[in-house]
Amino acid sequence: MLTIEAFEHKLKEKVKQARGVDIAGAADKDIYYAVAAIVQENMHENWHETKKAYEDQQERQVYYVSMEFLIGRLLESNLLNCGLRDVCHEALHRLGRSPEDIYAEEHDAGLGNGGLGRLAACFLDSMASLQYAGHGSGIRYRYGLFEQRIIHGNQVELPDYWLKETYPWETRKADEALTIHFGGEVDMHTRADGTLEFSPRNTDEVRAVPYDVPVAGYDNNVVNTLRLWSAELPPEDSHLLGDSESRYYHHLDHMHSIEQISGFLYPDDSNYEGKELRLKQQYFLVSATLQQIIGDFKRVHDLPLKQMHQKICVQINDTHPSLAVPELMRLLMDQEGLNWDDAWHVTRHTIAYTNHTTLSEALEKWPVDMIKHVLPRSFMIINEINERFCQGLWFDHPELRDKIPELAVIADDQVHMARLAIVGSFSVNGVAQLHTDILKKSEMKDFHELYPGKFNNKTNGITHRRWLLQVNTELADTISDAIGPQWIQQPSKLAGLLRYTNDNAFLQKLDQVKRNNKAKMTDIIQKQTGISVDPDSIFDVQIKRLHEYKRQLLNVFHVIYLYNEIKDNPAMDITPRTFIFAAKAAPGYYMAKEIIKLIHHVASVVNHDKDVKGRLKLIFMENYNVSLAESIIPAADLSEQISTAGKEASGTGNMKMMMNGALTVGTMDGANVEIHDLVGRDNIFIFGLSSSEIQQYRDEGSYNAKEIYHADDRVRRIMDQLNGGDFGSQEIEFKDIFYHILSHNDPYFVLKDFEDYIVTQEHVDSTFRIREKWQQKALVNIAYSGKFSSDRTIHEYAADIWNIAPVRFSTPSL
Ligand code: 26W
Repeated sequence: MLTIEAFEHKLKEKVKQARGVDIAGAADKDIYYAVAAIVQENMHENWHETKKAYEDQQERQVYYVSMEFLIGRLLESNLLNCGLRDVCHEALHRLGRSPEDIYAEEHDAGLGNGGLGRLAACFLDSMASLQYAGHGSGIRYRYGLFEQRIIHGNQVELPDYWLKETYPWETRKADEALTIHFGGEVDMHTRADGTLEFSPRNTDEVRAVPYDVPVAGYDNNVVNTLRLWSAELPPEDSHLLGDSESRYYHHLDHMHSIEQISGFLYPDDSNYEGKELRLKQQYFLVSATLQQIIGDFKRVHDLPLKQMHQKICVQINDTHPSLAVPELMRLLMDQEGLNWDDAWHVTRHTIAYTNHTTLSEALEKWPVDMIKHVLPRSFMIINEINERFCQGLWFDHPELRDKIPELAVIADDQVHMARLAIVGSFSVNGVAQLHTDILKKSEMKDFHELYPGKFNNKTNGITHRRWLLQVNTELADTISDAIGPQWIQQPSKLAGLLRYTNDNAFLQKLDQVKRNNKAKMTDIIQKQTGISVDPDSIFDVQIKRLHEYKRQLLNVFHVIYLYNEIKDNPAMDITPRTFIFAAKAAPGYYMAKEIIKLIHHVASVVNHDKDVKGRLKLIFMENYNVSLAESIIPAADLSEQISTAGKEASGTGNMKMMMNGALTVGTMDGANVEIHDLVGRDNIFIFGLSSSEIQQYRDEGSYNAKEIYHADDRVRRIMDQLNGGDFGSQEIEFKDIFYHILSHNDPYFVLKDFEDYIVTQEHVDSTFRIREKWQQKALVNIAYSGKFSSDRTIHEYAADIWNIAPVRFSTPSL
């Protein structure tokens, strides 16, 4: 382990080497690269040893395949996991440098949209920290999720060219590049033994070059790998000059388009769009990953491929990588010579599928013609899978004959990827108990009856190392002082805090820590928005992608309601509140963008009205990303988790804020249900319709939004303010929101849940006034948050799905 002096020495050396300057004259960026180099060096040997140990032990390995890894910044978390954070901080302080400034030099790796991508990043951290042989496989997009700027209240998107400067964590492995084939035709020959042989012709070739990023476990010397694939030109394009003019031009076109495959991340969250380039990205990821897996399997194990599933498990993150099903079949049959039945057996025992949404607009369906054209051989295999599956239904499940069109993998000239993933895998899991129940009881009911053992729940989690230990050091230290540091290795030990529930000194300490974090946030808000907020007000936080089902609009309605109340009665007694929003809208999502605009226009009215006297402040922080979340979450008092019940599969921001001592105001949706069950009804603010009530309204068609509009004066006043241009000017108005709600009968039940939300928020207001009472509830939340460590989640995946145990290392250094 490096001493402070040794660290300081190395740092000076590195800066000198790289920049030719003394450390005093070095820029923060130079120091950032120097520290990263030290950490990278530190991980290097362990990385090698970890790989070797996994190969020597010959145990089962897991590949977590995902189109998104929202890893954010890595310097501080790597320092922390390698046990170097304190040493580094001390060395930097001695040199008169601030660690925060150094960390800020790192460009966030925004290779994900939201929850699904961040979950993948938390899982990597937990797999390494718990010593599981689990690796990530994804795409090295040259452009991550767009950068959001707000101009006159409108979102504009800027490209996120995150690789502009050297990314110090990646290692290019050109010698492990693979070739991926697209398009062309498939020739069929009958072999001497009567079996069929399929060979592709005239395909376009793309080189998949891996870039490896180390994933350090916490205090255990384990270093796993996140492999990100980049699409490049094949080294020599031998058939560039084709045999015809049209082939020649086709090849030129193809060469121009190759790098687009890993060009950018699609910014649509929960909204499926059948773009050919996205299909190519998905196949590119899946084919490269599976080719590598099969290659490694053959190299490492002395076993026939028929037994591959004994050593390999592939977890697919939503259906985005579900072409893994036909691709594994293709590789096993066409390249490795297995027959259909053996290949199918391996495939169905290798692949496991996680579902993250029941929103119908998010379900992936690819047009048959597109798949045929881009992936002709995959299509043949999908067709065969479908034929066999439907025949099986017809003959073995006569009771389901009527349902075949709803179950078939191919229906209405579309390939239904969720159905393909269910049929081709051995496990289908939801991400919170309620979500899994909904899958079993309604969305995937028939499949559940067909394959009862396949469905299971794995409630999401978050890495408590990043989301508590790293981002909220003061709280982490306070906890360790009280109950010892064991919670860091075993987060369920946080429950030990419960013995402080009536300890006033401790509750005051918690209050002080929160106040300090809020003061820091106040400065950040001032710097970024120019608005000053009161650090003693309630920090009421809703940070997540903007979507109608997440109901940021309901939150804005609450703001407008309070504003109206103050206008009617300027002397009213109200606990000061700072409403903090951060959210990106998908670039083509009109309603979401209107809501962002509304937040800004309400803010410009409320924040400047003299009658308000600073009691309400409305803040929108632009460009929500992992780093911004890291500064907001420790400062949150109130966590808004107010989705229409049944719509949020799990949520993970809810867990992050709970762990940092915020209380939740939320519906009985996603993992809120489990938070409620743990902390009890007195320690959470639950409101609104339940998912079954919502379902009933939908089934019966018995909800009438206009009735509420007419009956509730407060609702009508707010709606009319949107319609009448109270928040805006002549050009800016919010009529579309008004008409959208009333003409579609308020599809997300905003008006219906309004009353209960307002009453519940009054309860929040009065509870916050009694500091001990509030901190008591905060403490209970922190104490029970251990369940939501992704360590618990990963242990469950390992035990119930992957069938792997933590690896014990025999090498002395490990
Ligand atoms: C095809 C377009 C598309 C892109 C992304 C469709 C769907 C998605 C994801 C399913 C969106 C997502 O991130 N879902 C979130 O996953 C989290 C992790 O499980 C959950 O906590 C959230 O509730 C869920 O919305």
